[in-house]
Amino acid sequence: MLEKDRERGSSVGLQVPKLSGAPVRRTLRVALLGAAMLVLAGCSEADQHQIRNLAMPDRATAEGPFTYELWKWAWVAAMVTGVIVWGLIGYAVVKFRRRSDDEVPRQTRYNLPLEVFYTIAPVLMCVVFFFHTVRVQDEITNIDPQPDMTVEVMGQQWTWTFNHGVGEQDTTADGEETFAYDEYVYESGDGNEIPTLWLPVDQTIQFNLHSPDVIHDFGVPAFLTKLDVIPGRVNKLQVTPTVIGRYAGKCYELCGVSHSRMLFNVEVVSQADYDAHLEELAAAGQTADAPLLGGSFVNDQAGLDDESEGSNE
Ligand SMILES: [Cu+2]
Repeated sequence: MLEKDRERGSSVGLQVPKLSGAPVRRTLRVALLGAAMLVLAGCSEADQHQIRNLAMPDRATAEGPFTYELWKWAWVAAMVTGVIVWGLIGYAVVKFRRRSDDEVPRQTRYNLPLEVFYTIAPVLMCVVFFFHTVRVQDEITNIDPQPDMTVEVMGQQWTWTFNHGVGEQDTTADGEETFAYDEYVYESGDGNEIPTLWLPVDQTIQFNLHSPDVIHDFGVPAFLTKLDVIPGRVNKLQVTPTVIGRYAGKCYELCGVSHSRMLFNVEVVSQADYDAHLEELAAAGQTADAPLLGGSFVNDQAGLDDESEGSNE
């Protein structure tokens, strides 16, 4: 090719404007260093903790580590895949680059071993992910027929009621027609205040989940588990909190206009503190013979009263 053509930029392919190399590289290096320092300086103690935890909360239950391990190994698998793919891209870019302007690199098609590899490798990965997902799911949804205690949880637009049993637990109760205790104390949230779910540490607690209206989802991030709350059926979730502390819980299912306010606190305490709290609730008159499962206020929202509803009369 003529030198003149090359200068005019008329040759095949992209022409990068010529810059003198050394100062540009130096500027680039300084800029990169500056950016890296800014990013690292922005990493607070909390950020670093988050990075070590791969953005997961600290595990506060006996079941949490199962979820965390699955999460961690999924990251490892993704990173290994990423490194292989980036490596292959980099290798191909460098190895098969065009070495002069008037050369078209050798074109390769139909590489059978490569095609077999990139068909089988993803299938194998899916099989391994599937296997471990099912294994962890079985572990997390496993229901011990003899839990230490049962809490009847009611999620209703847009707050929660927690019914704690008092006295002996009857583990044959199904949580639908029959309940595990003869007496309950309860704690309920309202539009102004979110409720607190008190739990004793190191006890296997069964949550029977009830909804009188729409689908909600009961979950505590630090417990690394959650479960849908579905009207017309009672879902059961068992958790064993292992760390005393205060946690945040929430509804995980978009359930209506005030879904974002459907929060609750969790207070994991010693058995003695738990018993004392139940006595406080009883002293405040928050007692019932059967768990409060909502329903009576569902249709009382502004604008939804029965008279104003379209009727045929
Ligand atoms: Cu909800």
